[in-house]
Amino acid sequence: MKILFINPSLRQGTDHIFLPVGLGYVVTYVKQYGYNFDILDIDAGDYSNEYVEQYLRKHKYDVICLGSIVTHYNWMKWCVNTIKEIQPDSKVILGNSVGGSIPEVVFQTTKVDIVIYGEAEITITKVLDAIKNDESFGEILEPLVEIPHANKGYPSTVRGKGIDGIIYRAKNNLIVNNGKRKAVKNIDEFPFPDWDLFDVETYLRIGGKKKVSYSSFYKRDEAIAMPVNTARGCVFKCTFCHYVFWHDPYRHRSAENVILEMKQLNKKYGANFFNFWDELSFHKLGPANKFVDKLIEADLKWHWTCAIRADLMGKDVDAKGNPVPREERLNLAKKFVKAGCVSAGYSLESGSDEILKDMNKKVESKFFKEQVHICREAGLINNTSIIIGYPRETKETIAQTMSQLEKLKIYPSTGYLLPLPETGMWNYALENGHIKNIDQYLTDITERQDFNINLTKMSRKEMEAETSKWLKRLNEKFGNPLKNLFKTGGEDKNTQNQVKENKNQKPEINQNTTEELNYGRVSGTMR
Ligand code: B12
Ligand code: SF4
Repeated sequence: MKILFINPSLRQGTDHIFLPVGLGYVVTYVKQYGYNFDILDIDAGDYSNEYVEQYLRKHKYDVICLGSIVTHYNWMKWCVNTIKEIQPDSKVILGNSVGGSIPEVVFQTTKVDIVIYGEAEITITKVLDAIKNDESFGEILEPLVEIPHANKGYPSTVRGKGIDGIIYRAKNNLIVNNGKRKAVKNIDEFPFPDWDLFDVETYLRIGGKKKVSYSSFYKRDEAIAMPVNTARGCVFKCTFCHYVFWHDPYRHRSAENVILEMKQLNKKYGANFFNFWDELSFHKLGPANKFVDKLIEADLKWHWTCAIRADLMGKDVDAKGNPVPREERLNLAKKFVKAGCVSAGYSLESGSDEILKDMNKKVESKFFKEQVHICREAGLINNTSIIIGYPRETKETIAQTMSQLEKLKIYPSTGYLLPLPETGMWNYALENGHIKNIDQYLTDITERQDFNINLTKMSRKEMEAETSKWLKRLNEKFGNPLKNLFKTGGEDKNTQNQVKENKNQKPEINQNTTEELNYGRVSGTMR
């Protein structure tokens, strides 16, 4: 059976390419079960659509698998339909949120055969086994049970029973939903992504030299940054957010397992910088302390970033209402630094506590402020993303957000609200007629840095002008060289101000690169 995996390019033509962790997990798992395959890596090869088309004409497959973030819908639609036009007999499998968060839509707008919903490793292996053995994916339950979904105007899926975690096109063109697969409890069980299956050199060369992550922390040629996924899912449900593990419990790998992967990546590729690409790396003080203690004990001498929330060190009471002394929280931040962390990413999102409530963020802006002070004191770099454009956004709330950042001296990675399928704001936008044609909306959306939709009472012009005015002001005030104020991976000079502030607080970590090592300079966030 001939199998192809396609890795799309989210930001084609830019220097910003990143190893595809989700696909890395999937192909590694499938390989372990004895399957051989080709990978068409559009990101690493910077292949044009014409190239992809020609490739598909030259190479025939029984199964072609692809997936991405839902914002890449337009390209995915093109790709699936191109595959089906050129080789109609190949089975096309779609994964990640472009499949699982809008199955009804992609079954209508493309000729896709199977959508994998959620965690994909086990599911795809079962699907490949079934195709190889010419077995069915399950049975359609009679009488037909329709499964409701928010995306009205698209065909319903009907309930089926068989391989969990898939939605598939049956022979009679019914779209059959076999239901969710139960998430794997212990994610240490997944094999580490085998980066030898990819053109890892290209990723490291481009990623390192072009400073796509926090690599300017090292001398240019010394940084070898690689991603590591340490946790899956999140314990919160913000109304602007959606990820593949949305309906699964929050799961964290053990520190031992993560350390083992870091050691392997260092040994094999010389990696000395690790981006923990998680929705949420640590949700509570206890587990966070336990994890960093193990890292300190391992004395790895490498550096890392992670994803936390403003309530981890910024909130002075725990979930049960018991006080958490500042010292305890500061101590954790110091331990982060000692363990090699340079920046723990967390976000203000909005300076308006009312909007934070609409976001269901379950944090208050004061937590953010407190955490910024704690992180600075410990020697961690602060950065934030903000979302402009919740329905209750006004000039005043934008000012509230921006002026807080001005005081805290943090230049934000700014984006406009971009309602994505399965989120609270998606439902809001549909219910209130802001999204009228789902296919058109998904085809048109780009990134949150671009203006895509207006749910506020302000005009688009007003909102853009107000946002840009403030960003310009912060840019000038902080002495940033930003040409693109909505930076996506740009350089933020203000972080250099943080260097100066942190200079006297060099972390105790035993650094393996000493020259020009600083704890403050950091490339802008890439979200
Ligand atoms: C790294 C990253 C990026 C990188 C992508 C690099 C890369 N090549 O992967 C960059 C910086 C480019 C990026 C950009 C954006 N991102 Co981003 N990103 C992430 C991040 C932090 C890690 C992804 C990851 O590795 N996850 C870990 C793996 C294990 O999970 P996974 O990718 O979901 O993979 C599993 C399944 O999805 C599935 N699967 C994945 N691929 C495939 C392929 C096949 C064939 C199959 C069958 C299955 C399958 O199997 C995997 C294992 O179970 C996630 C947060 C997160 N932790 O997921 C956000 C996240 C994916 N990003 C998100 C968003 C919103 C964006 C942006 C739209 C933001 C923006 N600027 O507007 C842009 C998209 C830009 C664009 N042009 O479309 C959202 C996704 C929203 C959605 N519903 O689709 C996430 C979940 C963050 C969030 N909670 O908001 N991002
Ligand atoms: S925005 Fe962050 S805290 Fe909120 S649901 Fe998404 S990952 Fe969790």
